[in-house]
Amino acid sequence: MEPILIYGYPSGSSMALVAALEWLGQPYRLCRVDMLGEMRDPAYRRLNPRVETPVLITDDGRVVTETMAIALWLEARDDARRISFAPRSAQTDRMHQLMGFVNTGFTGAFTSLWAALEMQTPDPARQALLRDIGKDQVTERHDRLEEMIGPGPYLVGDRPSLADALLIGVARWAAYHQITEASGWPRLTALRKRLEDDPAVQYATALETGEPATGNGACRGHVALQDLITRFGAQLETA
Ligand SMILES: N[C@@H](CCC(=O)N[C@@H](CS)C(=O)NCC(=O)O)C(=O)O
Repeated sequence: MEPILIYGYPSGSSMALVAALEWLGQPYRLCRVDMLGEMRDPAYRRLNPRVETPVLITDDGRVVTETMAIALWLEARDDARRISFAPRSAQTDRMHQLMGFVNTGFTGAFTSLWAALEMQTPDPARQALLRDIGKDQVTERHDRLEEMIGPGPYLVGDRPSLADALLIGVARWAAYHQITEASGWPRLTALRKRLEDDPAVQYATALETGEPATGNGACRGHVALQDLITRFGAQLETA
């Protein structure tokens, strides 16, 4: 069977992996999950006990969670080197460095902002504090990323790779939280624009927002979440 990626909306970082699957060009399927709704159902814990997207069902029916693990699963199958580079090359080391940075500090910098936005019982004083902390952290990580981006068209080499995919999945969050900076992070802004114009990213974004979209043909369709839970979910331990 084809591997199946479970991606979340709204504004999930998992959009990154939909774009990466398009660039990879091998047959795959998708499952679209409402992170504010059906992902909260206890049954989802059978796929990911941490109640997060993304989740990958591999071609031999195993459940793989965590963005980095899924990205490395794709990299290991990218024989044509469409989204990655030769093993043991300097480009691979650089791609892994950037993927690690984006998936840890860069993504984590938004934690306070999400906490302020999603607070169950709104508390204006705590929300204002969380927003202040979040703004500083996001700005600092954007400054560091700006320094890491080279003069080339993409993060590594002259075509998009897994590093660019992971970046575009979260780089849009700054605008979502209305974080801007006087310098405008010119290299990051140019890279984001290039990626947002990419057909694979446009396809992934349209799917996420529920608009009709046509990809490059590698996607063989969507699968219902309930089917995946029934077929591949673990049995939950009962107390
Ligand atoms: N460490 C995980 C984090 C994944 C993650 O934080 N996913 C978010 C969406 S971007 C999520 O599912 N959050 C749960 C929620 O919104 O309640 C990974 O890298 O895959």
